[in-house]
Amino acid sequence: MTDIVQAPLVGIVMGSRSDWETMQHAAVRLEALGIPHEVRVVSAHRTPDVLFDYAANAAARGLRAIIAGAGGAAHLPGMLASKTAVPVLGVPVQSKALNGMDSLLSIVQMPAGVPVATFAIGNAGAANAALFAAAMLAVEYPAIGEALDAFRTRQTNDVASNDDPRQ
Ligand code: RP5
Repeated sequence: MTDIVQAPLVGIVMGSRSDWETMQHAAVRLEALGIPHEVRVVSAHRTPDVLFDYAANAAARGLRAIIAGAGGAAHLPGMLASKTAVPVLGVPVQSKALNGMDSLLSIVQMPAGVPVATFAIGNAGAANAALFAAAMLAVEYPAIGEALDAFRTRQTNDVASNDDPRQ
């Protein structure tokens, strides 16, 4: 892709290393679409100063979207959004105690004025957050739009050519 710079365009952040099992699904999708990205553990409650720095510098470093995953009392996406105008895509990580309902409600129920786009709980949410970031970037980077179109066409063809579930 000639029109893509190599500096990260998307930041994938998560509250704990334990979230990587889920959040790797976002990284895999960005990688497949050729979108430069970075991956960091940034905890809202364990490393709040790192969170503030990350959010405060995100726009200046060229990030166009931040995919933020967290579980339980999942305030990471909302706190990031409070400190940057870079769009934050929140991924509720499936928690052990409440199966991710706690994560989902923590992320989706933002008061008016500080939006966080919220995706499905778990792996599907992580994957879709990456595809959504790609759709946002396609406006500025046509090669990403082409990669996204090609992925969608492959996905459609895969379903159409395997439409007998007995085989
Ligand atoms: C949240 O607490 C993290 O996002 C993670 O989903 C959850 C549990 O973290 P660990 O105790 O596994 O580090 O902050």
